[in-house]
Amino acid sequence: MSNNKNLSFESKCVHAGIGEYEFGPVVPPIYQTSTFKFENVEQGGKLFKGEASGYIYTRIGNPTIEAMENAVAELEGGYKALGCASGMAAIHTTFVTLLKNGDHAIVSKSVYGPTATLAKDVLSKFGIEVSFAETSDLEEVRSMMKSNTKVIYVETPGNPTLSTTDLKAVSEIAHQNGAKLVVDNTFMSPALQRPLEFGADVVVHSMTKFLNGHADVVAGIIVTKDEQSYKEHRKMLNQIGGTIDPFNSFLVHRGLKTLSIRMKKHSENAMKIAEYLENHPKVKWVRYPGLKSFPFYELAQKQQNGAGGMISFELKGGLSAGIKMMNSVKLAQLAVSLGGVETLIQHPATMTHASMGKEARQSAGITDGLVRLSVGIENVDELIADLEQSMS
Ligand code: LCS
Repeated sequence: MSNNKNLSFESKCVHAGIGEYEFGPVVPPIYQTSTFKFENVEQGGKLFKGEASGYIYTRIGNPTIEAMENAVAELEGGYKALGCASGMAAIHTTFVTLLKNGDHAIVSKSVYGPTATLAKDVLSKFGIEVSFAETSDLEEVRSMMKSNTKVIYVETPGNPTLSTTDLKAVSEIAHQNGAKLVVDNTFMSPALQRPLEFGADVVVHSMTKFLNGHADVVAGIIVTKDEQSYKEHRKMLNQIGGTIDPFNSFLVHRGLKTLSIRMKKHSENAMKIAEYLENHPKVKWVRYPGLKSFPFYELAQKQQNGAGGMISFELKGGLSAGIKMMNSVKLAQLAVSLGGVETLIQHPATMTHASMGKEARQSAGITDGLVRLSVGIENVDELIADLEQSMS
């Protein structure tokens, strides 16, 4: 794919996926075309049979998309990747590639709300049984394994509780039972965690978040670890049709160049804010993987290269104090989504995780008073000053 193998991660971010193009541009051109001309009927037929290399139709493949896919695959240490129209399209495609009628899947309890509802309400329509597990508890995962368990689906750190799953251990549980481990790596990005290195079989992302990093694209990706998995996912994605488009691919590829430097700044700012919150008299609790008080601190040190930009916390005044605070921020923006350069604050119980229902939220530890902060790359003193005024 490329000769960047021995480069550092930060150099890879800048150079990954970039090929040779007519006129020698240093970034991949945007091939904004739905279809590609064949030389003749014979060559077109060969392309369809896979006997010639080239492009056919943008849902099946496009050079701008492929450049971005190669970049993400390289950063995750995967074989190849498949760009999708959204993170949900990536997750859906992976579920239906790996599961069929009669199979069973185990899914982390603390996942993005629509991931939980996709697993619970949509997969069940097609005869796929789903159990939700606190996947940070390996005994619980083990006890839920059945002879027909084909997938363990883990979000770590989980949205929004930051509950952290031991990737190596859970991949062993999956593989001992002939199941595949799928990891949603959205909260970390490959700069901070590379699940394939710990035994995951498939990595998915909402590229809407840290990978693109600029809050101007909705996109997802599936990273596969070998040719067979790539072919199976590719076939399913072509049939389901949730593919990304060239322009969004171009934007994501552009965002990737600063991934390493952004993740460092997100982590640095978030650490200072987490410490500030932890010492604040109005704060009941804070969860951040970089704090010693974080329940999975040791594990995070082991499998992550940094603590990331996501913090969850609750005020002593509970939900009503949280609402007042969220309505009072000025520099931070009250909005869902995460992972962009701008700091965002939101309320999972009524927003991102509303669709899950109260019972599933309670079971996952998503309290009504939980406030989620996606820390951006602004000046951290100004962010802290904003939080201070919003709490007073
Ligand atoms: N996975 C995770 C961990 C997510 O946080 C999200 C979206 C998705 C998948 C789905 O990706 P999408 O289809 O939106 O690209 N999370 C959001 C959130 O927490 N706030 O708004 C969206």
